Amino acid sequence: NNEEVAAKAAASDADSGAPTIFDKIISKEIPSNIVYEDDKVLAFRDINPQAPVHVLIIPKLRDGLTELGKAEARHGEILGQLLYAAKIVAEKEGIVEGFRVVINSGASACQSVYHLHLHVLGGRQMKWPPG
Ligand code: IU
Repeated sequence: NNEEVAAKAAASDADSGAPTIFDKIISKEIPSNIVYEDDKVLAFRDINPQAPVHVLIIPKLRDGLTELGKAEARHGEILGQLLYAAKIVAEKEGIVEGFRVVINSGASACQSVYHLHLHVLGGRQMKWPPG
């Protein structure tokens, strides 16, 4: 289907190290609805929300983290900071009692932007298993 075709096309660019749209969001060249920000991470609302709360959290410095599947030991600190930022965002958004964190890694998981990002989803009853 179209989702799979788009994911595969995005994945084929992933190893080029080319900038993604998230670089323009970090530099604020493209406006976004920022929910939380510190020196290491940026959290902003997804433009195509899948739940009443749908926030993306990204490292400001990609540093080779195009996808979780490319993580190395040196990324441990930023990975922890991203996960902790998910809790801060959930608290700010009033969903800390129940929320979901998703990372799509690679084409078969439908990753479309090759700059690691966490999805924080909530504000409705989530279902399991995911699609
Ligand atoms: P994925 O895990 O790579 O599939 O998620 C990428 C997300 O980025 C997806 O939910 C898009 O709606 C979202 N997004 C965005 O918020 N702003 C953008 O300019 C673009 C994608 I391109």
